[in-house]
Amino acid sequence: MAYSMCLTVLDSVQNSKPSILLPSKTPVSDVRKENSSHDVTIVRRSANYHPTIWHYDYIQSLSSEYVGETFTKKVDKLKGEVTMMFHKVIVDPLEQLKLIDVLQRLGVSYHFEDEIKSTLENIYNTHHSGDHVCKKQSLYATALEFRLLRQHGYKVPQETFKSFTNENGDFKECLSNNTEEVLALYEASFLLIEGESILEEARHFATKNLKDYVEKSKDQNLCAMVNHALELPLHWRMKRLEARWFIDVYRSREDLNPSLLEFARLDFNMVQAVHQEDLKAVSRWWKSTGLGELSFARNRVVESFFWTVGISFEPQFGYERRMLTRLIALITTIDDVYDVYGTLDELELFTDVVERWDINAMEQLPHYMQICFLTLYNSINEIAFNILKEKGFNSVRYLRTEWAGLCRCFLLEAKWYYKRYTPSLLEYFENAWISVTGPDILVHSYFLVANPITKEALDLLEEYPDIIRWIALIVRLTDDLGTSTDEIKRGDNPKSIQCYMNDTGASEKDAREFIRSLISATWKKVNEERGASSSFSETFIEIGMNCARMSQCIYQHGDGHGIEDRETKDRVLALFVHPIPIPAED
Ligand code: LA6
Ligand code: MN
Ligand code: MN
Ligand code: MN
Ligand code: MN
Repeated sequence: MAYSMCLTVLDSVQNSKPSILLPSKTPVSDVRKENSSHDVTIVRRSANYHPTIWHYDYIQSLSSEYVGETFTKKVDKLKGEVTMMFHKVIVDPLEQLKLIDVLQRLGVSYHFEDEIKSTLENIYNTHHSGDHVCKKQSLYATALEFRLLRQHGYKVPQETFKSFTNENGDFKECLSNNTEEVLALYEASFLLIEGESILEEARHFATKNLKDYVEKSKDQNLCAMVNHALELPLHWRMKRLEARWFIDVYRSREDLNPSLLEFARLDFNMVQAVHQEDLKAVSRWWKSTGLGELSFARNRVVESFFWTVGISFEPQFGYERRMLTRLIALITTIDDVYDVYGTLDELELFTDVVERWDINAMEQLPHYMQICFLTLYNSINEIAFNILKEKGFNSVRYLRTEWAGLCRCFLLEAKWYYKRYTPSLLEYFENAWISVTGPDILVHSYFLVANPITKEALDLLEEYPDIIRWIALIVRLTDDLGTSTDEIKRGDNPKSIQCYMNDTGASEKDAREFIRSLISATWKKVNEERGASSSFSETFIEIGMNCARMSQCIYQHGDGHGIEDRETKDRVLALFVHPIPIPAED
């Protein structure tokens, strides 16, 4: 039952037709012009979000010693040494794969994209193309190769694992004796697509065995690895935090390579210095808007930046990060306008002004909405101006349309709230994959990173390609798991958990279980799209997947975006404030 319900939800998200074409202009009724005069009588809700814990002066005071020529020279030298490692291990595919895996986990693989590409290409060609009969490899090697190849878009069949199963299709019990192998199988199994029963079985088998293992084992290092994996698989994890975690783990590994460790630590700290400058710049912009002073809205520029780093951390994307952070901070504020503070009249008016994208229409808005709209208008136009200047393409139509569509979805949820209406789960999802702002973020990201901007990609964007829908759905599902309890308390429209309970009479516990199964089902769809040929660049697709990963991360322990002073605080400190200590001799 739950399984067929999953498929029905996925179908409805895939087929829902958002009205993303701009409607014809409708005149705004004059009655609303005098809105601010009766402001006093309006009873507004409060979200009770706490004020930000990150003071402006504190953010501006962040600095790092990991800048300048001494460090760039040092890191270049180490980078040379790592490049040499690729040549050293060329005779042994397993060693090559291990090297790639460690580089990715340490967060430094972005330096070696060419080497990684050609290494994987070679491995794919020797092991998987044509009529080649695969030579027998260990489960570890098979799983690692499978995971890395699929991750990089290669089509590797699930039958690769067939030799590890018995005649009933179960994984052979003897395999469970080697936990490192089972762990490798576990991580590989998350790259499955719909209908791949061998991988489904692999995930089942590995999960069960890993859970048994941590109950009885005394090997602390391996238990830490296994617990970490059980908490969230590697494929779903936010990369920068994973790197920060793995750099510490790597230190105690037997096969540790000291140059690699030093390189990873140094690179992490140097990238952190870049992130600090991005954060300081965007925090200055945020202060200049005054939006942080709106009493009812979340003042979350730091968390918005954290989101952005999850989406794209590489040092060369500073401009993109700054603009995306603005976008997310604005989304956060405007979402609170719709969910908490605005009256229905005001919200209709605001939606209308966004649809018109006209500063002349703005006069009809109450003051707080004027500030919101003008900041939005200026920021989006600034982004569009830059794209026009750099890439020769006028994206204004696309960006404003995106915002109009988003605000319409926000408005529908506000109407549901005021009508005390609980939509069916399907009706909810048709709107909610957009209202979670995944499509908005991704469309802006496309224009920020695509070069050149192509007609094929634009045509796809207009209808929202499946990959965007699936990623947005994961963001929505994880958001609902993390935030809806508080949202219902403060007065907000019902979210997926409540709609499911209302539809089926299920308990909250079962509803949450269902949402988690939907997340797994949706990842299969994402994996499928990742493996399909696409008009989008790998960079863009990776950004999309990172968006889903970031959502898993931020809502892992509850509302990590709205509530700053729990896990998010430590994560922000680890990524943007504290460098990794580098001992003189390790
Ligand atoms: C979600 O808040 C929010 F504001 C975000 C910025 C996360 C959205 C996703 C991104 C950046 P809330 P609602 C891709 O939980 O009202 O209030 O939709 O969102 O549940
Ligand atoms: Mn909200
Ligand atoms: Mn909302
Ligand atoms: Mn498709
Ligand atoms: Mn929410």
